[in-house]
Amino acid sequence: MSIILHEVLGDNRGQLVAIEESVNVPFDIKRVFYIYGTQKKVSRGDHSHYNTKQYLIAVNGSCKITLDNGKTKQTFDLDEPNKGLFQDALIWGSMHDFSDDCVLLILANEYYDESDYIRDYQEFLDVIH
Ligand code: T46
Repeated sequence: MSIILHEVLGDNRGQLVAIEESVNVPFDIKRVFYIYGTQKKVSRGDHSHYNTKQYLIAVNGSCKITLDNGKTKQTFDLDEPNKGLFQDALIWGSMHDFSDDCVLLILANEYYDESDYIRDYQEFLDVIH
């Protein structure tokens, strides 16, 4: 679990970051969604997935992501649009400390399926142990 720094392309007109399936992210991309307008002091996510893998990029603003494998927790700063973070399946993820202008982009390897979510922390611990 570590931040991935993507190459910043572009020129004197401005910047560009390119993400390619199975090249810069370790899975085939089936779904893209983004969250924004998060209220102050609110935490989002707070769940795990059986099969869904996610790749997170704060394309505007900043937030923190805490990933928890059931044994250790690590918190990462997403504060540049070229920083990405991989969240594997069966990792508990919490997104917090959003700036007002944060737009958090998420790439996922699965279509949305509520039955893939583990929203209860004790159930998560039971599944991984
Ligand atoms: C994550 C964080 C960053 C859909 O209909 N399709 C989708 O692809 C998603 C992700 C959600 N939804 C529906 C399900 C709920 O009725 O949108 C509503 C809000 O979803 P949720 O409560 O899961 O939102 P967050 O912000 O807590 O979490 C979401 C993702 O679920 C999660 O995987 O990492 O964004």
